[in-house]
Amino acid sequence: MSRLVIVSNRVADPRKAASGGLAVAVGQALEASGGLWFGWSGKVVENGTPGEGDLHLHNAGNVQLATVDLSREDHDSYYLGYSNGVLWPVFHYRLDLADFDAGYIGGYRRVNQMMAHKLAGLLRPDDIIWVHDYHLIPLAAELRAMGCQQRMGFFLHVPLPPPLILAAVPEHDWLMRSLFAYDLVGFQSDSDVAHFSRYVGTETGADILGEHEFRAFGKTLQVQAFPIGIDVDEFTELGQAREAQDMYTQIRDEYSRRRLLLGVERMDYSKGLPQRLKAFRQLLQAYPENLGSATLIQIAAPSRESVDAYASLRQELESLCGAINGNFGELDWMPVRYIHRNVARKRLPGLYRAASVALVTPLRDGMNLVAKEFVAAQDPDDPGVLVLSRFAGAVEQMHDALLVNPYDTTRTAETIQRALQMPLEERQRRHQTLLAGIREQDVHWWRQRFLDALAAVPAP
Ligand code: GDG
Repeated sequence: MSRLVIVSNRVADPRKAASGGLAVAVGQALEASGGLWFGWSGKVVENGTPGEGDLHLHNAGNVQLATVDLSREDHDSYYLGYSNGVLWPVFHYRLDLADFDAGYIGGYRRVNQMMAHKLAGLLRPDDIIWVHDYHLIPLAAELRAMGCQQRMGFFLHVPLPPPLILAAVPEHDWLMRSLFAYDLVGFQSDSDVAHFSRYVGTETGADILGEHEFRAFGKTLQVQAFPIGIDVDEFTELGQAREAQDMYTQIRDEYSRRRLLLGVERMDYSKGLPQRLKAFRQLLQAYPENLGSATLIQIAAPSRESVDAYASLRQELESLCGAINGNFGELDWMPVRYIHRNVARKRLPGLYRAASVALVTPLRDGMNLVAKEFVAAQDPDDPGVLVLSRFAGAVEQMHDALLVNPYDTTRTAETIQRALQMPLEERQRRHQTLLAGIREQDVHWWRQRFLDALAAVPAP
């Protein structure tokens, strides 16, 4: 059996449950074949030389973890700069937030080259290599340039934007050409695949050989949607543990006379937080029966705080929350409880279960796992309602959520009101279908489909 090699920006110890669904799922596949997980160590060396970094090897069971340190300059240009200051905003359709002129591309190329160089020394001829996400798009091209001929697949966790948006990235043709060094490229949704197909059709003159097969730059590439899921069983177990149960009882008791709405995410401009708060304010204005009752708990876990766009988002949110609480709050009721801290993963299922409505309303999202976690955590006899943005990748699978356009404040407020008033029988019916869907297409299904498709790519 070939060894599986996972490459991602960050590496997690798959044995630690706190690492979450992806680490657990990938970890299981690694353990089954005795694998290698390679990426950045998370360490930044202040006066380190760009393009150089120490390699660390650890064993976690029969999985080898290999990590590389980054110099400050490499970290700032590859990670904060090009990955999170150019690719992340553009791939989420936010050209206005992308910093194209700062020269970050040099660091992005340099780190991908360095990673490829370090990884190449650890590879065996029959390894199967699975690279994750936008930080590492050119990795396979760098490995191929060093003569590596292993089977290589790539999965993009974020959306791929339409061609005219992608074309705003000065290096767009180089990035897309780099993808052809892989044997298989996976996206989250059919709409991402459609964007890819349109891009290569118009910009590169690729031959579209079939629904999933493209030929350009002398190379044939398989492309498919593999919507990522969660580990439903792991999450259900987490919900039965004491921390989640305590959280559930505490919140349920505290809100026994009120209706709880919940938002949980990393603080990120793609998640539509200001728009959500405006819709919630509209709910209070348009449906006054919610005054004194409807309460939004919004967890916005700190994320990428040294990227400028994130600091201004934080200010905007603080000001919106302050204004809503100031204008509508009473001595014994505050409409918004905004928490700019990380909540322990073990407590999340309890929080989800206590909520009547989850607001998952990103402006653009590759998939959105919070939507799936919320469904997994519900009591099937008395489930909460999922309000889901039509711009989340999850929408292609979760038709039984209440769908909204987060830019349309009035209709979003209307839909939240509908969610709050939904009869029990309809809630149960929708939840049952949603749960069956996320169970069937869980993270193990996702991983297996990707690896099967990669194994099935014809040898060159
Ligand atoms: C990227 C893509 C795609 C959130 N707040 C806390 C916390 N979380 C956890 C959630 C969930 C995860 O973080 C967030 O996953 P999402 O999928 O919602 O979003 P991204 O982080 O943007 O992930 C996305 C995903 O990759 C997978 O492919 O779905 O589209 O953007 O698991 O529970 N966890 C803890 N405390 C928090 O405060 N412990």
